[in-house]
Amino acid sequence: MNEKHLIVAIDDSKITLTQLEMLISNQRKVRFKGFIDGQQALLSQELKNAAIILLDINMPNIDGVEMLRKFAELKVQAPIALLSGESNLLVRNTATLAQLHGLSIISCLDKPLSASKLNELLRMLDSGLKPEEKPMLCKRYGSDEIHDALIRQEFSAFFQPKVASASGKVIGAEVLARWNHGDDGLVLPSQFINIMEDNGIIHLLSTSLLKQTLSLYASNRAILSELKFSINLSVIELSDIKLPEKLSAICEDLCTPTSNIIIEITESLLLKNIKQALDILLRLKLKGFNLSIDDFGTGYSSIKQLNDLPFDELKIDRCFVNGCAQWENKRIIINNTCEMAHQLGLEVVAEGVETIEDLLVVQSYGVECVQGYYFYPPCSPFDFLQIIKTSNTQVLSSSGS
Ligand code: G
Ligand code: G
Ligand code: MN
Repeated sequence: MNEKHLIVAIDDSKITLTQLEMLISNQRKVRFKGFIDGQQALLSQELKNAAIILLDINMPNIDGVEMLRKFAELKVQAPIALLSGESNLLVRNTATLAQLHGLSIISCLDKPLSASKLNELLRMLDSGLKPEEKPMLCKRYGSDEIHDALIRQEFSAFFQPKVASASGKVIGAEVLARWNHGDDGLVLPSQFINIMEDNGIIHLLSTSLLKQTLSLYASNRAILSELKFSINLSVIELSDIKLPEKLSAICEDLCTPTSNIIIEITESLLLKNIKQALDILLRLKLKGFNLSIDDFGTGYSSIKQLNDLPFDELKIDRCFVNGCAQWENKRIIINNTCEMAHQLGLEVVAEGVETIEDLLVVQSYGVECVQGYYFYPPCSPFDFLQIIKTSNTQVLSSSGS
C-alpha cells in the first residue's frame, strides 16, 4: 500500500504544475499529480484519493468556481487550497462560496508557490487530519440500531477543555458525544445526532451525557469543582416544558450545583418557537444553569433578538475563527460580534482555534475563552483528568514564579 499523501493540483499553467512537481518531489511523504484540465481531474480516481487539492481559480475551460460546484456534487472530502495570481476580493469570495458548498478551504496561496508555503501546507496536512477525527462519511446508521445502542449505553461523554484566553488556564470543558460502536470504532455525532432528533430520542443522549459528566465531577471534586461543563442540547428538547425540572433533578441526585453546568443551544432554529423557548430558558436560569448560544453566526438571528433571551455566553462559530488571521472579513465579523456581545453582558468563546495566529487575533478582540485543537482536542474522561492534573499545576507554577 502506498502510504504517501497525494497532492493533486489543477492549474491551466504548465509552468505552475512543473514548478509544483519539482517542489513536491523533494518531499519524502508526499506524491504529486497535476491536471492541466479541470474536466480530466473531475473524472480521475486521484481526486477521490487526494489528501490536498490545489485549485487554480482562473482557468479557461472550466473555472475554479465551477470546479468547486462539481467538487460539492462529487462530495469531495479533501481540503482545498486556492491558487491565484493575485490575492484579491475574488479569491476571498470564492473561498466563501466553497464553504457554503460544505467544502473545506484551508488556504489561499499566491503563485508562484514558495517552498516554505508548501511546507506550511504539509504541516497542516500532518496535524489537521487526524484519522480519529475524520468522520466515516459513507456509513449510515438506522434509528433502531441507534436506539438499541442508547439502551446498551454505548454513547460516552468526551471532553474538550475550554481555556481562559488571558491565563491559559483550563476553566471548563464542552461535553461531546461519541458512540463506541462495536464494529466501527468511535463514531462521531454527525452520524447519529440528526437521526436521534428525527426519532424523538435525542433527550436520552443528553440525559446520559449529563449523568456521565456529573458522575465524573462527583468522583473528582478535588480537581474539578471550579470547572464548568457545557452540555449541548438540541433545540427539539426545548419543546419539553418539564425540561428544567428534569435536568435540575439529575443534578440534585448527583449532588452537583446547577451553576457548574452550561447549557449550549445552537443559534439556528432557536427563534422558531420563541415563546416556549423563552419559558424554558428562563426557568433553566432560575434553577441556576448557565446558558450559552452555540455556533453563533451560522443562523439567522441578530444579536439584538438574542438580547431578549437570557443567555450568559456566546460561542462564535469555528467557521469565522478558523483562518481569521488570514481573512479580513472573518476578523470584521468577530470584532463586531465581540463588541455587541460584551455590550449586552455576554461572555464570548471562540471555537475552533487551531493556530497561534488565530489565537492572537481573538485575544486582541477580548474573547474571554477559547476552545480548539491549538490547545486540546475532545478527549476521553481519562485523558481529560490527566490534562486537568497537569495543565493547571503548570499554570500555577509558572504564574507563581
Ligand atoms: O464532537 P464533534 O466533534 O463532532 O461535534 C459535532 C457536533 O455535534 C457539534 O455541533 C455538537 O454541537 C454536536 N453534539 C455533540 N455532542 C452532542 C450532544 O450530546 N447533543 C447534541 N444535541 N449535540 C451534540
Ligand atoms: O457544538 P459545536 O459545534 O460547537 O461542537 C464543537 C465541534 O467542533 C466538535 O465537533 C469538535 O470536535 C469540533 N472542534 C473543536 N475544536 C476544533 C478545532 O480546533 N478545529 C476543528 N476543525 N474542529 C474543532
Ligand atoms: Mn457546542
